[in-house]
Amino acid sequence: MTVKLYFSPGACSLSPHIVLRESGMPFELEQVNLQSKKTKAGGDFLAVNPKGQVPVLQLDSGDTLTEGPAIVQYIADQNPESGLAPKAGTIERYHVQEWLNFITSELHKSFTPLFRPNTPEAYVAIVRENLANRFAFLDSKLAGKQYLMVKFTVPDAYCFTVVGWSKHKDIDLTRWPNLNAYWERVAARPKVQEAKKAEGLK
Ligand SMILES: N[C@@H](CCC(=O)N[C@@H](CS)C(=O)NCC(=O)O)C(=O)O
Repeated sequence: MTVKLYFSPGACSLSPHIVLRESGMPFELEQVNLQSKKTKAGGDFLAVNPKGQVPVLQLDSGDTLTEGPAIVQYIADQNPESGLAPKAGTIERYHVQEWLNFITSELHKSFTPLFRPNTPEAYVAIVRENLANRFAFLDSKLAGKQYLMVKFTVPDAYCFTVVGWSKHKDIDLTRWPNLNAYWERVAARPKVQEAKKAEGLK
């Protein structure tokens, strides 16, 4: 089975891209221009995903899956030997879902206004304060830990991707030493480096 991931360099699609590489699953990549909603090959991306957003995972069956937290769990479940997600139904799996939901609702979507040029300054300040509070929480949860769970699992790829946007928004991660060390630890994983290189990122 070969799946295709629609991505945009450095966007949240980096998370399933990392998970694909960590899983060993064969895949293809198709780059999307999020402004024009065209694929690099000139295709109409809105026909692939009417939401106009990456990531999208296209399956062999022709079915498509959207929403990063769903996609990464699908990849993990297709490759159970990779250990990227605990078995469905276990309490550990619910903790993985708990992290994915936290990252998507409290971190990912909090960042979005910082990337919009027309966000009012007063709101930018509120967003930055909210993110700092969330990062402090993450920092406390990562004390004495290598990863969010006992080993690298799918929310780590997502957390790494989203927290990494701090570097482009003048948020100094060294304020949160456990979070900073965690981010560097994930960054050093060979498959993470491979994914970044493939997206043309430093
Ligand atoms: N709820 C979606 C959000 C995906 C999302 O926000 N994607 C961004 C890139 S990080 C995007 O495609 N933005 C373009 C747009 O919204 O027009 C998910 O979690 O996968």
